[in-house]
Amino acid sequence: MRIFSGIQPTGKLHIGNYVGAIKQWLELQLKHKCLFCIVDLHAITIPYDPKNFQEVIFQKAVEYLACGINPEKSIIFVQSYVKEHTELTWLLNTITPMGDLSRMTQFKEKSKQFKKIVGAGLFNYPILMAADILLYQTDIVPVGKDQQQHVELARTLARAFNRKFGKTFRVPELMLPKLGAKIMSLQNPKQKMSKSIPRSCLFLVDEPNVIREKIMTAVTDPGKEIVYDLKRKPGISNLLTIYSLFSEMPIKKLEEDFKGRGYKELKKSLVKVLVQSLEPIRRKRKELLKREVYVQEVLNQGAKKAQVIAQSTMTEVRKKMGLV
Ligand code: AQP
Repeated sequence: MRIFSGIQPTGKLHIGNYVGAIKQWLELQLKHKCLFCIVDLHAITIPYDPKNFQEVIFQKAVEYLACGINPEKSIIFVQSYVKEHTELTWLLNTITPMGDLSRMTQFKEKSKQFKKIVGAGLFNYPILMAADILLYQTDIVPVGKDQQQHVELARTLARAFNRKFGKTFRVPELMLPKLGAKIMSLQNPKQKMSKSIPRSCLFLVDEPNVIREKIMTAVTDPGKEIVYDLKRKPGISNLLTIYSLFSEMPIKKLEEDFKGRGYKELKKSLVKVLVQSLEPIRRKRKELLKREVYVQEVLNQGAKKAQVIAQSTMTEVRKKMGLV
């Protein structure tokens, strides 16, 4: 099966990105042909700094590798290196209903967040994402819950294109993790942990003292009981979810272990688990930051391999649309 997923080069990876996307990628790359993209063209739909953009992209590639994405097994590449993404986006624009785009939750949220400069790029973002996915004849898209609506649009567009021009695209399936599809903010457990709200995040590269500070000050709920209950205890439920994902211990077992013990004990123990689990990523990242030539070569080779697939799809698409 063919797998495609991507992350924007905006800020550092947080534990939500890790469990929502990357943890799934690590398992999938063992069995399937995977393409993991750094989606720089998506990142420029919100304010960004062109002067350090290449550095942010490089850092994202380092983070992918440090997490264990293996360039021998998977194709790792930067979206803008493969021009076919923008070409297919334009062609899919012509069959995308405006109504579908205006219903997108991410557009509504981001246009509130960046009120002064809501460009057409932000509105059309889901079409670019559909192009990313369809270009590679993707079977499975492993992402977090916040991207579900966008993957559904990709499915809709694949079907619409196939109906109108003849069978061309595979219709991709969404893959959400069973646990951790939406990790919540440490400061407001009713809001998603989000790169664009840094204080909501625990970053993969946070040093032990920062992890301790963030977890010990994470917002919890009234009462003392340590139980998973999203309505009554969203803060504790979020911490139990994170604990379970990084310790591989079921939530039920954690509830039993922490019965009669306070929130502080849960937090202290979670700090230990996170410091230990994230240490190898932190260490590997520091090593890779010194290997600029190697990382760049991974991206160049990745783009070459991705382009072969992208060009083959585009030849077919152009033919079907009467453009050749
Ligand atoms: N809180 C989260 N819990 C689980 N999964 C998450 N993802 C993002 N946040 C969570 C998943 O991580 C991947 C990153 O996609 P992106 O780079 O497009 O970023 P995003 O979805 O917009 O979320 P971010 O990283 O937190 O950034 P902003 O600030 O833009 O909201 C996707 O698979 C996403 O589902």
